[in-house]
Amino acid sequence: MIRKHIGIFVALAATLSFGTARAHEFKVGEIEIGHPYSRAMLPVAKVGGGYLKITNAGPADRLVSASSDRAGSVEFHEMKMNGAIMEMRELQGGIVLPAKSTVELKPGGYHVMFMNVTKPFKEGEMVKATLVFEKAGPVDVEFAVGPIAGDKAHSEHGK
Ligand SMILES: [Cu+2]
Repeated sequence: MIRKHIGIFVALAATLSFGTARAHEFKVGEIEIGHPYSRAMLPVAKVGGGYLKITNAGPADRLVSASSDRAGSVEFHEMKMNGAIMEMRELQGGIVLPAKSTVELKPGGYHVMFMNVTKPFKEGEMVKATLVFEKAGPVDVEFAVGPIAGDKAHSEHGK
């Protein structure tokens, strides 16, 4: 009975560590950036979203700016429902990171917006970018480019 339980525990631990090895993260000061990712863009697209998880173990900070060789500029946006219409607006002051908090940039909420992209992102590539925090300073990260937008869209593109 005891041996059986140990077996299950080992299998679970192996699954968890495999999951961790596949994710990628970056650190600057007390800020941890978890799994930055983007999505493949259509050949004519000029903008692309970027998503990541920011864990701030230190005092309050702010993500003030970002840049990338692949984009003319990089903005921070917020998606919000205005009645029945989904609206996107630029967050002029950057993204506020309260002390000891986690802020997630994800589809439908806060996100990084790569503007004036000249070479559309392709699935499987890593897009280099620099994030600048008001207090923690700059950090180089890489956005892993995933499928175009969900599995349905993906299959529509013949893959
Ligand atoms: Cu946007």
